[in-house]
Amino acid sequence: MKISRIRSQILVMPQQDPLADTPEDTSAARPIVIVRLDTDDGIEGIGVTFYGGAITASLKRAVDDLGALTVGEDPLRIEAIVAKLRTAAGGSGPAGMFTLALSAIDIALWDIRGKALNQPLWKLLGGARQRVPTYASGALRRNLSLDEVVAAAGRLKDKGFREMKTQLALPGDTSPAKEVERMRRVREAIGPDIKLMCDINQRWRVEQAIDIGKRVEDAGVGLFWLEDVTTHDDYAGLARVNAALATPICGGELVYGIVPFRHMIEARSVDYVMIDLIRVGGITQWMKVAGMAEAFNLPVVSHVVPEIHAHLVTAVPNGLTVEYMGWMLRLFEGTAALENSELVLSDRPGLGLAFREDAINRFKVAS
Ligand code: SMN
Ligand code: MG
Repeated sequence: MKISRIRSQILVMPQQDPLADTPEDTSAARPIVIVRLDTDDGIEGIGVTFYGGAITASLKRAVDDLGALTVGEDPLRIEAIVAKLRTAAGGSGPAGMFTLALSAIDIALWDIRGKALNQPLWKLLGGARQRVPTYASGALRRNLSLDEVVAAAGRLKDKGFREMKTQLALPGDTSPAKEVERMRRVREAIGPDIKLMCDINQRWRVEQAIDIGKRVEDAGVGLFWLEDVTTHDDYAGLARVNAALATPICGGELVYGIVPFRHMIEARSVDYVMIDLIRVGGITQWMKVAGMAEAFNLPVVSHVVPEIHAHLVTAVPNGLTVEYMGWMLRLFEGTAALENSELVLSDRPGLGLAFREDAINRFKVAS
């Protein structure tokens, strides 16, 4: 089997995460690049990438240029293709645009492999289980008022979510007392049994993270994890926070490639390793980081794209939970079923997904 053609397309998806019917900024959008790799025996693999922001046209071009180099290659020899692309791209990796583009191609190659072998990806990659816990994310944002966030948390619980993520490091006039009070009120609204995560998105300094983190612990909130508490690659600073708090520290969504994960894990910066499929370099590299984390007895969690990450987190023995974010769901048919705060994978081969042509027509942009 040989790769015969690559096609890509930019879509601009509305930035709506409608899980809890919270007010949305309807003007906000996330540009993405979708890719299709065809083979000479009629199998099509699909992939996606993003984080290109205002330079998404360049990201599409990088996907097209790398994709052209895969034409004529055997799609089952993924490591050989990755090596070829890495060499051809000169020194433009290991992070940034090269890795983002590589991810889309790597995902499509794994989709082809699953279809060629007639196996769903979660099983092909290890098949630790067929269902995985998932948490509602994107709804309980820091820009909501206290009343709005409390009400939205209750709605997520009513919808059946047993895990959900909110945010601290509040905008405007905030204080440790206000931050703690918000967590206390959210916890009160959802009761003691829901797993509650909290994302700081790198907005605290180390001493702030320790101070507020301790106060949240003392208030009895019982966070399941505290995420990106400070600058993502301040591994020593993260390790100080991690040592000072009993609350598990989660991080990794901003880490590109596999090597920096080694430094993060060796520094004992995090308890839970968050791996972003698009920044790590695709499925091939995601699995390597999951294995590295396993060797350190650390669970792994995913970042955005639940449509694909569901396969990866279920495949590995140390997969903890999948971040459930709604914004790309309307692009795909065949996504995992959401049942009882778990994602249940199908037995369809490969990713088990197909692009919805109506979504492509609605969100595509001229390029
Ligand atoms: C996040 C970051 C970037 C895009 C979407 C969401 C956030 C998360 O940090 O962890 O969900
Ligand atoms: Mg995050």
